[in-house]
Amino acid sequence: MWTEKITFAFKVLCLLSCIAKVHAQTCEGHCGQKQEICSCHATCVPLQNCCADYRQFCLEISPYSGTMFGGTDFTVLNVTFHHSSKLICRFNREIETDGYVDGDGRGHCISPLLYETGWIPFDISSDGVTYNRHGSWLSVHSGKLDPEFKVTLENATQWQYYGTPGIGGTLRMTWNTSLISADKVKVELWGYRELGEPYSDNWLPEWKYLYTLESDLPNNGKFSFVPKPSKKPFSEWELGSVRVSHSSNSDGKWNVQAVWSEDHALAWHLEESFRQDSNAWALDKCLKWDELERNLPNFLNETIDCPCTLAQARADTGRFHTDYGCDIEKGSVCTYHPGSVHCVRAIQASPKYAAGQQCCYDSTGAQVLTSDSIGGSTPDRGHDWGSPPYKKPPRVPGVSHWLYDVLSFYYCCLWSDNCHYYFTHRPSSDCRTYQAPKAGIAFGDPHFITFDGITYTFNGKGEYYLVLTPDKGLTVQGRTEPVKQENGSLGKATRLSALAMKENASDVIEVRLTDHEDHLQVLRNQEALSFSQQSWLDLKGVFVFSSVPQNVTVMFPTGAGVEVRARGGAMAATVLLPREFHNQTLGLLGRMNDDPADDLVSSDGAVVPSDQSSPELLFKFGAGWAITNETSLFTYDTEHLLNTYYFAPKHDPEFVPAFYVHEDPNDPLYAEMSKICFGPGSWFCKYDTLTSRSLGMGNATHVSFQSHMSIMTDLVPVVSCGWLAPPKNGQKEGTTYLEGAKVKFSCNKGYVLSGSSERTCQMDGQWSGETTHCVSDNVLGIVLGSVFASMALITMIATIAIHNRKQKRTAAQIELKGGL
Ligand SMILES: *[C@@H]1O[C@H](CO)[C@@H](O)[C@H](O)[C@H]1NC(C)=O
Ligand SMILES: *[C@@H]1O[C@H](CO)[C@@H](O)[C@H](O)[C@H]1NC(C)=O
Ligand SMILES: *[C@@H]1O[C@H](CO)[C@@H](O)[C@H](O)[C@H]1NC(C)=O
Ligand SMILES: *[C@@H]1O[C@H](CO)[C@@H](O)[C@H](O)[C@H]1NC(C)=O
Ligand SMILES: *[C@@H]1O[C@H](CO)[C@@H](O)[C@H](O)[C@H]1NC(C)=O
Ligand SMILES: *[C@@H]1O[C@H](CO)[C@@H](O)[C@H](O)[C@H]1NC(C)=O
Ligand SMILES: *[C@@H]1O[C@H](CO)[C@@H](O)[C@H](O)[C@H]1NC(C)=O
Ligand SMILES: *[C@@H]1O[C@H](CO)[C@@H](O)[C@H](O)[C@H]1NC(C)=O
Ligand SMILES: *[C@@H]1O[C@H](CO)[C@@H](O)[C@H](O)[C@H]1NC(C)=O
Ligand SMILES: *[C@@H]1O[C@H](CO)[C@@H](O)[C@H](O)[C@H]1NC(C)=O
Ligand SMILES: [Ca+2]
Repeated sequence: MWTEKITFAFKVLCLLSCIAKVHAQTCEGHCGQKQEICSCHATCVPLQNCCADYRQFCLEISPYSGTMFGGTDFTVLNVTFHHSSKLICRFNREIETDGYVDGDGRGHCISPLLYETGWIPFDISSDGVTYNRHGSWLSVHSGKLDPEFKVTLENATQWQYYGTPGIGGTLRMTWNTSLISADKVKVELWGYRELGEPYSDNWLPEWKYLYTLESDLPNNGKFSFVPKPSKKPFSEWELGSVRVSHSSNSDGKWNVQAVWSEDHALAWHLEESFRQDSNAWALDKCLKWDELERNLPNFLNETIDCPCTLAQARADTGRFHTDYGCDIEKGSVCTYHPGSVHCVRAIQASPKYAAGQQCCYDSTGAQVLTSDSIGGSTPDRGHDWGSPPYKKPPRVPGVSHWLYDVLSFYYCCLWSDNCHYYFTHRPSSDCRTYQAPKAGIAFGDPHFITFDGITYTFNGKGEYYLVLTPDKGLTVQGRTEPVKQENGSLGKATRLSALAMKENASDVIEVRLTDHEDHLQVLRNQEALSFSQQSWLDLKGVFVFSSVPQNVTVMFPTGAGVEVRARGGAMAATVLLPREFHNQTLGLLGRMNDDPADDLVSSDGAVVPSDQSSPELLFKFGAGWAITNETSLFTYDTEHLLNTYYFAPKHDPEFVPAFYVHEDPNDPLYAEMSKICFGPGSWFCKYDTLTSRSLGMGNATHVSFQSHMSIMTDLVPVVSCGWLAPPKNGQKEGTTYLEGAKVKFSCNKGYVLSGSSERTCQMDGQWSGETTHCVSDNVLGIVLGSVFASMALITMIATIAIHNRKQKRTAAQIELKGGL
């Protein structure tokens, strides 16, 4: 019923606007043809698939996402096919995979192996000629995929170190049998590599079938084997994944229904010489990598600097995201970062080289640096999550990073003890150039705290700009609607109920509050998104993360982030903007330029003085920031939205909120309210409790306010003086380098300290005192010692020379050179 209503309303709307020729326009869908489409948008929404506007062609599929490695069998819903049809599914208009029709007439496709993540358009043909049905498939990074959709490699340590001293035996793997519809399966090894000259046009990725470990196995969900060392050419593949598929397929057949393991370093499959002396083998590889790195361009100065503290790192959610490998929320299992409790990764890859950044923190919240600890964070030549436009190294999600940053770590740090080579090329970034973002928030019966810290209340009903950045292309719009009181009547205040945003030509993201348990609904270009299969979505020009239905994070390429929370029936929206937005913002969250006095710039350019302005004047200011039909990013897909917001003025002049509330000790809510609403911000809590007649709403406002205050505290800039080296022939004590930190120095036996024995990081970012040296306390001893040493050396060289000359008579010179 409800869906029908929406569809009907949408059609009416389209019809009207098309008749008026106001919004009808010619846009190109991926289906190729130019078509006149009906759209509420003033501009063509760039679509990756035609579903949003060509609803009649759109396919619903289940599951809608799966690993980038392919092999997921998905069912096409909403369409029945003829039993005898042979389906061909074509992805990205280039990769064709065989589909089929099942006994119920339902069509199936197999997802292909892709070198990219995100929404992949596909078309289906049932006659082999015309591809007349369209949909999109979501390709997911293997590491971000839920473990139940993968082949699990039991005992990761054993797989990781197989063939190194003391590690061997039987390897085991398991999978969920329902992922493969066959009684008999085969287990294959596939390898990944990159060919061609790095950073040239011919730098290309390659997945290849290597060999079959076992076929004709019962599909009972487990397989174990004792791996044998491989021989050339297979042994040259060092990264790969195990694939389990139908036994009836020919070996190595592409794009068949399959389950893949996580991509991993193939220790267990390496050549015999690795097993004989893994240390020497790994050192040799490590040195070759070192040589390679010296010849590749330096990407380090291009990566974003790390936040100085754990608090900053966890609050700067527009630019940094939890590293799944070391997460304080998941018990801090930090295999590659001993000593760290939490790591984050830079969300965006660096502009030119597509490099990544990682930042790790210890339990005191301080950075863990490679120059002090083997558990330090390391930057990445290839961003782990890949980066648009993907497809080519070093932007292929996951695997490019494995080749350049992880295998080399195995060579230098895990399979041999030569980590200094690795850290030379992958040093942690200290935080001397890090600048925390600024945050503004709209919450409760909308209260606003601007980027520069002005707080005010604006209870207009309508749709408004929260942030407008004419030169940066970022727009965030908010919709408000009257609060519902507990007895069902509408109150004289409003609350935020939807948010719509985009940056330049990105997908439009809309987040709406639903009536159901504070769940948020997320739309992309007016179509609802689902987070049921994964919490992270790579979309066009934007990433969206939502691990619980009450929390949504939207991240844009400029580093701007929007955090949405649903709480007690209201929505709170925090916008985080990096320094690049300085003096670039307008709208309800104010002009961000470190000066609170000029925050409330009206749409006509006049500045409203925030401190002396009456609520009425502030109301006028807010009303001025209403959007228009033409600039609206919102979706109007219900009769209510059409009538109340689309066909109506964007700021409702009839709605007059309560500007003042009266606290009455005789009010039955008074006692409870006084308990909930205390401390700074208690006025917001009281106002909301009284206008909504709801303690829940007041409490939610209180929580939102407190939470914003703690984000503000987390984001306070911190001075860093940078890393200090220990003196030669001495030690240092202390590995924190922020304002107030002290580092103490001492010298080895036989040396005395010159310079400062203790240095303090000062407010100006400089260390107090002077550089510390350790000098020998016995200068004569050194002189005598070195004379003696030189003499010994001369004697030794002479001895060897004589020895050699003797040998020369019997041995070939070439051998001697080698021996020396
Ligand atoms: C498509 O299929 C889904 C799931 O079976 C169903 O919920 C939905 O109503 C269908 N939509 C249409 C337009 O048929
Ligand atoms: C994992 O493998 C290692 C090395 O073979 C072995 O020592 C350890 O006991 C195994 N752990 C488990 C839980 O089986
Ligand atoms: C296997 O997958 C099926 C279907 O997705 C699911 O219902 C089942 O719980 C899974 N079994 C295990 C052991 O995870
Ligand atoms: C990084 O370093 C390279 C050379 O070392 C230099 O050409 C480039 O301009 C630097 N880039 C930045 C952003 O500092
Ligand atoms: C967005 O557009 C602005 C202005 O056209 C430009 O300066 C900026 O680089 C663009 N941002 C992105 C991420 O493309
Ligand atoms: C709901 O409560 C408000 C405030 O207490 C009151 O003004 C209003 O009349 C009530 N509405 C109904 C339908 O009872
Ligand atoms: C959701 O957001 C709230 C408030 O920011 C936070 O306390 C909570 O941990 C978040 N939940 C998850 C699962 O991230
Ligand atoms: C800030 O922006 C305003 C309006 O765009 C401009 O007039 C002013 O000069 C800018 N101030 C600075 C310091 O750039
Ligand atoms: C928005 O467009 C609709 C349809 O064209 C129109 O009825 C309505 O008045 C417009 N709203 C405003 C505020 O102009
Ligand atoms: C206020 O809200 C928080 C978080 O939703 C909840 O944990 C707390 O119990 C609430 N307090 C009251 C007094 O309702
Ligand atoms: Ca300002």
